Amino acid sequence: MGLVFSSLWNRLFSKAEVKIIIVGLDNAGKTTILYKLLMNQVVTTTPTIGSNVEEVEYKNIKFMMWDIGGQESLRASWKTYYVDTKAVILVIDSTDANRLHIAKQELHAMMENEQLREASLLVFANKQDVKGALTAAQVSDALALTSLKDRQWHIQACSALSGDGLFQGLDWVVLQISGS
Ligand code: G3D
Repeated sequence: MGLVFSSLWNRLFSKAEVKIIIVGLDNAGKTTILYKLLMNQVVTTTPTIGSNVEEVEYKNIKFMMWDIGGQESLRASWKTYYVDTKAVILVIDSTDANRLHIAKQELHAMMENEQLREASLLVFANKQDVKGALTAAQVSDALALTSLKDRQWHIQACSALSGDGLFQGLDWVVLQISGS
């Protein structure tokens, strides 16, 4: 577990509820990451609270997770979940170079939403254990992260399977939230 994450966890999250959104294309590794991060703790899940949105509560952190890159018609409903979001975690399958442009398009559209103006952005370049996976720098380029203006963002290479990189990424999120 990351040092910062472990030491700040209780202090930070014992206060007001914190909302974190986890998005990515289907199969990116969102579910695997979320459950790895929660270390198999008992969590409350709400299977269907809207259009394919999964809600997981752990202590007073509310994670809301959904697939992007799907039906256009679902987009409108996601916006109702944006309010008070402290951080967005975008999970990328670094072996899925062919669909990176879709993730890029969805990300930039999302970041333009006024409700997410203050939200920090963590990108997980997942599946680094797979041979031939794009590096975090390549994923960053493909997503044009440097073109995001007025946004605290960070990209973290990780493997949800081994757990490598996950807590480093979350450490960054915790630092952003605690500093805001
Ligand atoms: P999603 O919630 O974004 O749709 P999942 O994605 O968490 O369900 O993961 C999709 C598949 O990718 C799963 O495989 C999962 O085990 C795999 N996966 C997730 N993260 C990694 C990773 O870091 N490395 C590798 N090699 N695989 C990963 P299955 O076969 O269960 O569908």
